[in-house]
Amino acid sequence: MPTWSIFCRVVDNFGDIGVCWRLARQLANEHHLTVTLWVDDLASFAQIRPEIEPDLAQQTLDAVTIKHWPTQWRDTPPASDVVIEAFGCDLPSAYLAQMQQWPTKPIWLNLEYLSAEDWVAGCHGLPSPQMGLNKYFFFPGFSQNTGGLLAERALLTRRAQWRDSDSQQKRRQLAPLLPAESADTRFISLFAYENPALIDWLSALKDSPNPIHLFIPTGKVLPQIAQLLNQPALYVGQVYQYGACHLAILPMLSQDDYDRLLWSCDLNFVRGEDSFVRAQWAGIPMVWQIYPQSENTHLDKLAAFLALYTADLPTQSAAALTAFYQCWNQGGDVAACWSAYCQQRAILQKHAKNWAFRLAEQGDLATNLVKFTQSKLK
Ligand code: TRH
Repeated sequence: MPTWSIFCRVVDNFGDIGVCWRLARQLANEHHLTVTLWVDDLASFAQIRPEIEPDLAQQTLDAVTIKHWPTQWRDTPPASDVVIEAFGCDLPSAYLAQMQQWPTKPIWLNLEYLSAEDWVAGCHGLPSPQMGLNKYFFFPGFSQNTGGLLAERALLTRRAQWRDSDSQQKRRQLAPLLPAESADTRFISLFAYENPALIDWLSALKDSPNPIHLFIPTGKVLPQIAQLLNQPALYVGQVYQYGACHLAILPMLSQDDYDRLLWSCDLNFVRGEDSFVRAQWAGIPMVWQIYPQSENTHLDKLAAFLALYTADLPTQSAAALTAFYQCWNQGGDVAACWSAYCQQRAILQKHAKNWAFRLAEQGDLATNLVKFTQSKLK
C-alpha cells in the first residue's frame, strides 16, 4: 500500500489544519493509503477534532497516523512514497536530508492555497526539481485543469440525507435557548475575522422584517459584538437579542458538526479557505470574508472568485452579490448593499445549489492528487 506523509504547520487560525485533516482522512479512508499527518500544533487541531490528544507524540484517528511535528526534528521515519508539504510549510531540513537517502525517491508536492485566478491553471502540476528530488506544485482550483476542491465521495449524499432527516430539530439542539422559530425565521451562521462591516450589518439585521436566528461559533468576532450589545463579554451557550435578531453563541464545533450547521442555514458567512469551500458544497448562499494578505493581494483573489461565481447570474443579482462581498471585505454602505443582496435571495439560492453540482462535476482534490502522483510514480 503506498505511503503518504503530510506536513502541516498551523500558521494561525484553523484553515491549515482544517484542510490537511480533511485531505489525510480522505486519502486513508477512500483511497486506502497509509497516511501519516505531521502537525506542529495539536492544540489547534483538537479545537476542530475534539478526540485529538494535544500531548501525544503519536495517535491514530480515522485510520490516519497523527504525529506531533516537534521543533527539533529527532525522528527517522520510514521512507514515504509521497511527501506533501502543505502551504509551503518548509519540511525540516533533517527530514529533507533523509528523503535524499531513501532508495526510491519520493514524489514531493507543495499543496498550495486556493485561488480562482487565471494563472493557477498554468502553474498547477509544474515540477521544480530540488536537491535531486522531484517537487511539484499542486494547486486546488475551480476548473478542470487545476487540482479541484476537497470533497469526500459521499458528501452530497450525506448533505441530502441530513436535510431529509430531523435536521431542524438538531439545529434547535445547538442553541436550546433560542425562541421558537416561525415559518419566516431566517437562519444565518457567522464565521468571520474582526470586521468593521459587522456592526453595520448587525444594525441592518436588527430591523429585519423576518425574525433572524444567528449562529455564531465562538471566536474573533465576539468582542466586537459584545461592545455593540453593551455586554462585558458574550458567553457560549447564551442567546442575546438585538431587535429582530437572536444571536446564539456556539462553542467551536467539530468539523463535521460545523458542516451540518452550514447545511442547516439559509445563509452562511464564512472566511479563509476551508469554510469557504465547505459553504460552496452546502449549496446555500454564502458571504466570504477572504483572509487578508499584505499588499492587498487577497483583493485580486476575491475579484477572481467573484467574476467566476457570478458569471452565470443575471446582471442585477451579480451586482448585488459583488457589492455586498465588497462591503463585507472592504467596507462601504453595508445597509444599502445588504438590502439589495436580500432582494436577490431566491436567485442566489438557486445559483448556490447549481454551483455545488457544477463543482462536483470536476473531480475532487484527493482523487486528482492520487491520479497525479500515480502518473509520476510510473
Ligand atoms: O480559520 P481560518 O481563518 O483559516 C485560515 C488560516 O487563517 C490560514 O492561515 C489561512 O491560510 C487560511 O485561512 C486561508 O478559516 P478556514 O480556512 O475556513 O478554516 C476554519 C476551519 O475550522 C475549517 O476547517 C472549519 C473549521 N471549523 C470547525 O471545525 N468548527 C467551527 O465551529 C468552525 C467555525 C470552523
